[in-house]
Amino acid sequence: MMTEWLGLPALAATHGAQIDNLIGWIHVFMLVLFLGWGGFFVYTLVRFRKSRHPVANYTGVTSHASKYSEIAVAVIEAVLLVGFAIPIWAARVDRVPPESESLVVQVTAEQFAWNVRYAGPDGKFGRTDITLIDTQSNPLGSDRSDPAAKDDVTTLNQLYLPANKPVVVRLRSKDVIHSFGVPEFRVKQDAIPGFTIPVYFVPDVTTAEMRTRTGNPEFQYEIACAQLCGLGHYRMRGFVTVQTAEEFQQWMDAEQELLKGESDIFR
Ligand SMILES: [Cu+2]
Repeated sequence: MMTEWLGLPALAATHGAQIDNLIGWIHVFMLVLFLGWGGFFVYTLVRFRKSRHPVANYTGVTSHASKYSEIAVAVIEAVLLVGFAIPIWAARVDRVPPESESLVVQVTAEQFAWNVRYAGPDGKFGRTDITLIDTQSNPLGSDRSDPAAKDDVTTLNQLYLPANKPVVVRLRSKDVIHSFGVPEFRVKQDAIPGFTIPVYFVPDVTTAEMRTRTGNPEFQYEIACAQLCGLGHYRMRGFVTVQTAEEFQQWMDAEQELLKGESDIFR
């Protein structure tokens, strides 16, 4: 890919190439500007040196070259912004796929962890109640007496995703502003208390495949909190495991079995 020279993290989401291309073009443009301005600066040092111009020239430059080059810079910047950046951003926030065709996961950030909740086979998130919140055993206040909540799967700092299926993360926060960032997915979104913000992407490389690709048998996708959110910010990391659709289903089935076991104990 053309952006390899930038040393970006490995890419593992379908929309990422667009973002990488834009980052690549911005770097190319900045390099041109740097060489242009730098060259001009060196030129002026030599051209207007004191030994050749002992007396200042009060007329100055009469050519319009600088004006035209500045207009060209503004035009290129406008093209990058209007032609690339805004359309990519608009697609990210506007064209969220329908929930029926995607995996919807609720990710709730808190100091200093990521609470992950799946709706389970019924596709419905169960009721939650603030009075049921227990920071250790029930951080989201899930009401297991609600039939829709019985199959809800919750995990801490572990996000399991199937590859090649749109994922909609419903991002929320329990306390302060956090930020959900997974560099390989080219995704970064602030989690803001009081809002539920959809984050959409299609992961297309499984963790196993990425381990072969990177030659690192311990490779893990990490959710990094990208907002300084408090003293424990540095340890607010979650892990994403991208699996094939079958593996994901097996994981979900195993979680369902666990849930059944738990409800037997409590009965
Ligand atoms: Cu945080």
